[in-house]
Amino acid sequence: MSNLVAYEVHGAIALIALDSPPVNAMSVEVRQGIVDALAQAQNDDSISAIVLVGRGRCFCGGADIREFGKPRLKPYLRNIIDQLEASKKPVIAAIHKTAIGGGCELALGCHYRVGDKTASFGLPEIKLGLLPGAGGTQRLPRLIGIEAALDAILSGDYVGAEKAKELGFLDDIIPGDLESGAIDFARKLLAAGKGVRPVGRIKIDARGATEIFASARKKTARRARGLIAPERCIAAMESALTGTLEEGLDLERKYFDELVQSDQSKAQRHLFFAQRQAHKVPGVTADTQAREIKSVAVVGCGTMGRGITMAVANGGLPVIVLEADNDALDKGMKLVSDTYAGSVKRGSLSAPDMEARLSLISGTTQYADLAEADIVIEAVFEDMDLKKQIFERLDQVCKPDAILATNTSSLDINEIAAATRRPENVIGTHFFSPANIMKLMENVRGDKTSPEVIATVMKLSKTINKVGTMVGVCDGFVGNRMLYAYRTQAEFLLEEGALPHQIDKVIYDFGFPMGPFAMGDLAGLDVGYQVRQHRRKTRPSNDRYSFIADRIVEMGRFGQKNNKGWYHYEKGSRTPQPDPEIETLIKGISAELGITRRQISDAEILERCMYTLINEGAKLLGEKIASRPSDIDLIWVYGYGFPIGKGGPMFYADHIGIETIYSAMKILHDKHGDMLAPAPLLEELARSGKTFADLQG
Ligand code: 3H9
Repeated sequence: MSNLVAYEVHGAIALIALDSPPVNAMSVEVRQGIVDALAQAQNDDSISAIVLVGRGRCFCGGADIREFGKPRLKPYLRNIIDQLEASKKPVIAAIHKTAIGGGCELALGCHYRVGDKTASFGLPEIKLGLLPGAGGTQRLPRLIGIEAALDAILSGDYVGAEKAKELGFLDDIIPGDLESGAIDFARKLLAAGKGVRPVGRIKIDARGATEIFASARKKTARRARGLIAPERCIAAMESALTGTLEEGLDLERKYFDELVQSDQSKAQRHLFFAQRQAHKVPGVTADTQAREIKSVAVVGCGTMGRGITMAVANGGLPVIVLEADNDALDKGMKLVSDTYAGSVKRGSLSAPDMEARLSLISGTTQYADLAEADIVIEAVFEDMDLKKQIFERLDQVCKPDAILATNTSSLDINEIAAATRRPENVIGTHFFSPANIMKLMENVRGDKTSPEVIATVMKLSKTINKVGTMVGVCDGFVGNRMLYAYRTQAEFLLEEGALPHQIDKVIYDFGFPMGPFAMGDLAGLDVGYQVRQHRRKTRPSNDRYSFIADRIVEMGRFGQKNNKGWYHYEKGSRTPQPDPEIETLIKGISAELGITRRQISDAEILERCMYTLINEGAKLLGEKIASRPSDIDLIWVYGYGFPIGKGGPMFYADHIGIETIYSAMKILHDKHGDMLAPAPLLEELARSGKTFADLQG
């Protein structure tokens, strides 16, 4: 028997325990172990019921994702689940923490499911560009109904114990020790003469199905534009209503095989592993102890400060917000409550959850009230002098081991750290707006930041459900430095003949939620203007520079906030409308620069924008500002909306081919000058026939 699956006998009950750290993923050895244990239980006449548990961190984290894309090895999960369901002896799944993906499907193959209060179930395959491939689309709707099942499968979110019981997924929530409780549950079943209860034989309640599927398709078209997996999930579930279980399982498997080979799923699996790898930060070893964060303070209750405050409270931590005066504080706190109230109104948050989050948030105008915070996150305007004053003050009032973090998106963390007597406790925590929604935390280590502080902030990212990455200091760090290169390229294309809506459409069609100009309008053009003015004052350069964006701000056009920026906006509308005033301005600037405007193809736009992005990423890797290509991918997917199905700019670069990109960059360099010079690392990879994946480490 596999040593990854334990078999124990407790009277008439056999206990089969998955014991494959860290998450009991169902590798071929685990699958074989289950088959063997099941056979042992079936062949033993003294056994009347079987309890299936997972030892360690969780019940089961699903199929072993590392096996995907390799030849399939028997025994297949689907057959194991069929065997469980066909067992004449009742099988009870006993769940603690997560039963997800194939782990949830395994539980669905059992006749009963119990859990402790930490139990949750979920089918997160969609987040890997897949659909549940071992019966999830067929059995879950039979057990909990089409609507709840579709919701779970299309969101990939986990459902907690209470809700799971309400939906009928769990038969009971067991207080105290789960294993002995589940064995007792099995004994009671036997005593009551209750037998097997295969989920696959339940008849689906098809009422309202047409409307439910139509509404899911509509939502999916909007939220998961360009992704294949959501439609396959819906189609597979529809088949559960029209055919037999066998037919449904066959169709589900057909879709799974197709998706697992797809570029989209490969990209999304890459992002899954990238998120875990990002936590392995160079210089931080397994011995480094993260500090405990029990309370957080935020300085500033503007857009970023409010978003960060909510993100922290959403993660379950108490947070105190500091503002300069009561008026600003009251205004900020009201906007926080309004945002939560809006979520309750839309149905995305329950009223008790809103109350729980609000109860974690308090406000103050006194620095002294931040004295006991374990970490303070400063989120004021991008002004170095102001930030230095704040850090000096924080250094005086905060306890000695408090971490002082700045949300700056481009300023020098080392300079800010030097304003304190504790540079080892100073770090950047760059959130993305709206910070309560956007997943990314681009954390920035200063030259003196201690490994302990780095480990603590990475752990905090996880606690508050953010995708955490750690990068080094440079102007704009990883995300904004790449954004700057890409946007600058888009602006040069304007000077040469393109118009904002043409470029935005190309980028949108590529899969971004919006192009660089619509994004600029949304973010507000005045902020970037300030940063550029500061940069030009402090770091003059002879590089080609486009004045279009500056002129637009100087014309009083700040973006959506005053209904005019790169586009024009009707009052109350967020739909960008091309504006003749902007077209005239752009054409005028081309003339001023002596550039003869030309027809620019969509292909050239895409190539110049994306290759510039990739080239800048290669420079950041070469300079060791980013530790690995996949960190850059996370930053761009979760901070800037790079299409998830393409895996991020560096993963996409490998897909296109390094040699192809390098050759194109050389041509662009010859045509447009040094700003498009290929990064040394790109050249090195092209010459050695290597890829970014080879640099992962
Ligand atoms: C599936 O099931 C398909 C089926 O429908 C059909 C099949 C036919 N495989 O996240 P953590 C590793 S698709 C391999 O830090 P946590 C992970 O890489 C699967 N490895 O722990 C990391 O490794 P390392 C559907 C896996 O406690 C280590 O475990 N399932 C898998 O914070 C610890 O991970 C999912 O999508 C796996 N399935 O969270 C669930 N899972 O230490 C994916 C984890 O070397 N997993 N690893 O970096 C998760 O969401 C979380 O890992 C979990 C634990 C919630 C389970």
